[in-house]
Amino acid sequence: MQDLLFSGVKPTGMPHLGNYIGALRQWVTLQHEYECYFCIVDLHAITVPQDPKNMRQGTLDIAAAYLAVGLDPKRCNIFIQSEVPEHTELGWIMGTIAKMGEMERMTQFKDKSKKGGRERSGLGLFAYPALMAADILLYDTTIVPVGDDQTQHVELTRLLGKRFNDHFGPTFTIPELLIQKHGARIMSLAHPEQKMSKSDESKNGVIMLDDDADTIRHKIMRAVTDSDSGITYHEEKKPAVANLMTIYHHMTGETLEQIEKRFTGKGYGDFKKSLAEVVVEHLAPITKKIKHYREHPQDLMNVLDHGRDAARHVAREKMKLVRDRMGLGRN
Ligand code: ATP
Ligand code: LTN
Repeated sequence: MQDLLFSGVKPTGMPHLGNYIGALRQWVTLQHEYECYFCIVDLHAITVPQDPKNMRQGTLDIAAAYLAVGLDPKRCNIFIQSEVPEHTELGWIMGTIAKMGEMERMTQFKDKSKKGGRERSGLGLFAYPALMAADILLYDTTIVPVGDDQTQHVELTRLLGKRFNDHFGPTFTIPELLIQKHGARIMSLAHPEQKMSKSDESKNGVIMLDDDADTIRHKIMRAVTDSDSGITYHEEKKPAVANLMTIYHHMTGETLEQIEKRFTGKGYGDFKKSLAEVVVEHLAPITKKIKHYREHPQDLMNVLDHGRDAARHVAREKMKLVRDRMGLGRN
């Protein structure tokens, strides 16, 4: 049996360069080695308030971005989470397997509940990792490629899968996490101490995959740098420049050493100008394809129908086994 890859993006806006470098780009390579399920996790997106119109458009935008970066629907199953109800069912069950203490340790919940305060945060935001565990475990996933903000959630998934298997008998495959060495956490250009994020209020720090060339240039030229000069890679001492160099590395394939050498004796201005051009060049074909799918949403429908049917087939079988193992219903 071929190993299986599962991953997802929330339809909370157009994916950005961080999503691309940290997740999507790796998927394009990995699709040749694994059976793949790429989910648009709308049920995760609604754990913070969403406008229904934006959600609908955002969902199609993620599908468009998946195809535009090079995911091949003949090789992978691309589908919308809410169209496969077994995710919700297993999500509930995972909530009965997880402990409050474990969920309370999740840093994403702590971060996302900071703004409105814990008391006013949704229960769904708290239960988020249980649903994510369900997403992954439903498909006998062996590998989960994500950015490093998701490490804790995948580790919890492994724990819940093992706990279920120990209690109820072998049911789930325990997945491995896949994180890349450089680029697993691309930082905001405007606030290099925060990760680049779709929901970032400061849009100048985030390069969206559908930004036009001038917008990309503008954002990069305004990017925050470090107090001392010089294009050298040092994550702790020069975090802002290290972030820009990591982006350069991913756009060109040049190593960090080669980049340092290329810009020896040059200033931030020259480096940023060059960075802007390599980002513009790299993203141009992707942006063009996203635009095409936005104008031809019907091209996405077949892909999403096919993905939904394939996912439902697997998820339905797994849920039958889960209900049986737990003694649910009349089987
Ligand atoms: P939101 O702002 O709505 O929380 P997000 O920008 O964090 O969204 P997600 O949909 O949560 O994006 O993430 C999709 C994938 O991209 C995940 O694998 C996540 O780990 C990865 N990712 C998100 N942000 C970054 C980043 N700044 N650098 C690298 N990878 C990232
Ligand atoms: N929580 C993830 C999105 C996500 C996911 C998944 C990723 C939901 N379910 C399953 C991998 C596997 C995030 O990016 N914030």
